[in-house]
Amino acid sequence: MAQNDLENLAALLATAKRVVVFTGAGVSAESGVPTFRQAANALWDEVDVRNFAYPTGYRRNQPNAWRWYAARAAKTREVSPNAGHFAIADIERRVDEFLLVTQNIDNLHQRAGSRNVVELHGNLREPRCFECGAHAAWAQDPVCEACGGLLRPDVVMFEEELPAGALDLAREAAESCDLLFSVGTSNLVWPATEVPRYAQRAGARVVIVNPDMEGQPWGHHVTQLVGAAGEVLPALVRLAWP
Ligand code: BV8
Repeated sequence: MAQNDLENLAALLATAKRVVVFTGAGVSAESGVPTFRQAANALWDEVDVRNFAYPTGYRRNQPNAWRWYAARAAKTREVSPNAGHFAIADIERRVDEFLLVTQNIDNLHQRAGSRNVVELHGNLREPRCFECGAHAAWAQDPVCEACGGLLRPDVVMFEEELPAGALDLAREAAESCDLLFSVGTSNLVWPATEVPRYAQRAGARVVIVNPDMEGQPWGHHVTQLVGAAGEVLPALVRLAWP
């Protein structure tokens, strides 16, 4: 992007009243958290998504599915937020109204200081029991101490509904914002992929941050900012608030 375009975008950010940031796994890539698709270490290339990230497959593939999620949870505790996470938390502190809508389950946004966060796909903080819903710890075996049921990650698996009200909150914010950033997502998973479209249809400026623009929204009111979140977002924030 030409420098003056970046400066114009920074001026838009500096004067925006209502900002939404929508993120996917790409915002955590520079923290060392594997993304799901395309990358060399993509998660869905390492396991068959049907065996682990669908309820039926998860139940059938014990204890491997539990251990796969337990290992991912441990990994998210070992890594740290990157400059992209911190830049998003910085934007939240500076604008009047802000909502972060994330598909990520790694808790890195919250560890970077983001407060107003909607987790569309749950999180890996504490597993819960499939049967009684009790929250538990990432123990050796996935057996609920309260009822003996099967433990599972507190994430939204495929063919499961999103947390009640999460998408409504995201939609209301996207449809009333001035500016929406879509950062590090392949836009392949529904209904999360609707969030930038809500903003675009409502006439907000939509800024895509991604090193790879294949499959990304484009057209009227859409700006494609090619690059890594950990580089592009801090540069934009520095320009907006020198
Ligand atoms: C539902 C679990 C109702 C948690 C996940 C047919 C067509 C269309 C839709 C469907 C269909 N059949 C069924 C559906 C609906 C289905 C769906 O969308 N399926 C897909 C596969 C087609 N959706 C659902 O099932 C949802 N529920 O609809 O309920 C229902 C009820 C009954 C029956 C049917 C429907 C539930 C969806 C939630 C699924 N859970 N994961 C976990 O394990 O994490 S999805 C998984 O993908 C993750 O949650 C992740 O968040 C999500 C999206 O992936 P991304 O975050 O975008 O990551 P990805 O790797 O793909 O891309 C990374 C991007 O970052 C890339 O663009 C890359 O270029 C970029 N990048 C890389 N480095 C950087 C970077 N960007 C910036 N900076 C960098 N440094």
